[in-house]
Amino acid sequence: MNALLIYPKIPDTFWSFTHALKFIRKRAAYPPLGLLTVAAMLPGAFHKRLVDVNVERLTEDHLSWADLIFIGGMTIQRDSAKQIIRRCKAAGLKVIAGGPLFTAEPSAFVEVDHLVLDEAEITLPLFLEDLENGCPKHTYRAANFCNICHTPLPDWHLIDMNKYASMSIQFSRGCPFNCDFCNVTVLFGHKPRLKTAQQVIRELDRIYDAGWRSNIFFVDDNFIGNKRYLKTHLLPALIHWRKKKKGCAFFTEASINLADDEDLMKLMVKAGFDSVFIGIESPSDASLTECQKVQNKNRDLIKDVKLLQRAGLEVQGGFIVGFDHDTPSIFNQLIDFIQKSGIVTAMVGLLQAPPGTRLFDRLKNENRLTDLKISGDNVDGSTNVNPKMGFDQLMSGYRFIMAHIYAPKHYYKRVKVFLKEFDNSQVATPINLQRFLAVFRSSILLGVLGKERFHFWYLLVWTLFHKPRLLPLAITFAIYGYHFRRICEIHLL
Ligand code: B12
Ligand code: SF4
Repeated sequence: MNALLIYPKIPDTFWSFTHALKFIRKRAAYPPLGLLTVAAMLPGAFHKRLVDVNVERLTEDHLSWADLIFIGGMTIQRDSAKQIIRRCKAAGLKVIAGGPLFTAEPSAFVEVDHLVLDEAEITLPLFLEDLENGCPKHTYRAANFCNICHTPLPDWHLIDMNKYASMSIQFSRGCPFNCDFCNVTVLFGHKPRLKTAQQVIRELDRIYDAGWRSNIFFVDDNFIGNKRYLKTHLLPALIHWRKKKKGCAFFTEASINLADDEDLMKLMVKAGFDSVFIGIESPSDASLTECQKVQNKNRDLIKDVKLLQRAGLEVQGGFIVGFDHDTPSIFNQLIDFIQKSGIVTAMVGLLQAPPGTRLFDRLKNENRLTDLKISGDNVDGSTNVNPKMGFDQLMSGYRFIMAHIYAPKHYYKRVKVFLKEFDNSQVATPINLQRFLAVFRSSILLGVLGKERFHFWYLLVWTLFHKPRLLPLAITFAIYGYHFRRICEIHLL
């Protein structure tokens, strides 16, 4: 049986890093970890190939080789997934679909032969057994969550790592918090489920042994969901693992209470983490109360961000506008917060209500959901929520925020605010030809041809004199800034 696994196209979005990837000649930011994991669960009798449409074209040869198609992805990939499914069906192939997109909206994919939903660790074996017995059903769902200690090592040999900017690894699923707009707890549970430290080390060894030396993303919903296991098992194991290794800086997602735990921050930095994405959401306590983001309330959030930065962790922040308690003053308040905190990568989105969340149920009861389907990207100015403020006012305030924070003058100022606080000498990524060429390309595109040329050279000279070791990071930020600005220009301005 020939199984062709297909990962649909991620469009040009805030997180696609499309405009930044050109500088380092990479095709995609992250590999399709879900599909690589599913591939590892297929029995030995299957011959496997994986086509990630973000890095290579899906050809007629691929389709004529295949007996079965396995497709997975996120909501943002909906259009591409639809097209691919149409093509596969036209070629007479059976399509099996799973992952977040299909789990969230199965009824939108009646054309798919088999919907193998929720966690594949539970549903895929059921499908495979029925397939073998010649009676596969249309839909498979899981009534509970799996034990990820039994999740196999992803089938890394199915992709060409060189085409990606980062590799991914997952240590845990689930989050102990319960923010009302977030579907993580619905999808993955309230109690974090963990892999063992040995499992994580085996996964890291596979990636390292394949020659990978660049960044590795721990794709956990909240990496610090179980602090005790981190401190006693995983982080000591990572510190030990790192001893004779080169490169491989780690980054992840966590909640703000990480800033309360100095030991944990120190251990994470020692283990090789240099940045962390945190859902900050709002500088307004009333809005945080509204969305039940309890862990962010009654704190000095700017102070927390600085604590993390000083400990050696760059903070990337997620922000939302459009809460019921947001008044028009929120726009300037948010700009001030972002500029002062030195959060360079600030993902500001409109409040959206994904189906399955408590927010969705509340707004449905209040008759405040629009007919719009969620686009899967909350940075494109679309929402399925009827905001209290009125959509036009919200949208004009939102555009104002994005135009401001990604204007070269304010963006580069923020980079400097950050670099002043930050220091982390734990991980040095080895210089390679691509990184060297990225310096050259950015000097031309940003330093000569770009609108930001003055700010670009000023930042480089400032960094050279004040924090010379952070020069590569300053250049990386300049490249990211170009991407974020392009995204704002394309989608919003
Ligand atoms: C890493 C990640 C990203 C990466 C992308 C990685 C990539 N390869 O492209 C980045 C940072 C780009 C990203 C972006 C976004 N993400 Co994201 N992301 C994740 C995260 C944290 C981990 C994904 C992962 O690798 N998981 C590990 C693998 C093993 O799990 P998996 O992919 O779910 O696969 C399992 C099952 O789904 C299933 N499965 C998967 N594929 C298939 C295929 C078949 C055939 C079968 C049978 C089964 C199957 O089996 C696997 C094993 O159980 C998840 C949360 C999570 N815990 O999964 C959110 C998640 C996928 N993201 C989500 C969202 C909402 C977003 C954003 C919209 C956030 C934003 N505000 O902008 C953006 C959208 C993209 C954009 N704007 O460009 C949602 C998706 C909801 C949905 N319905 O699509 C998730 C689920 C988080 C959440 N809030 O619930 N994300
Ligand atoms: S802390 Fe993050 S992952 Fe956890 S429920 Fe809140 S938004 Fe979701």
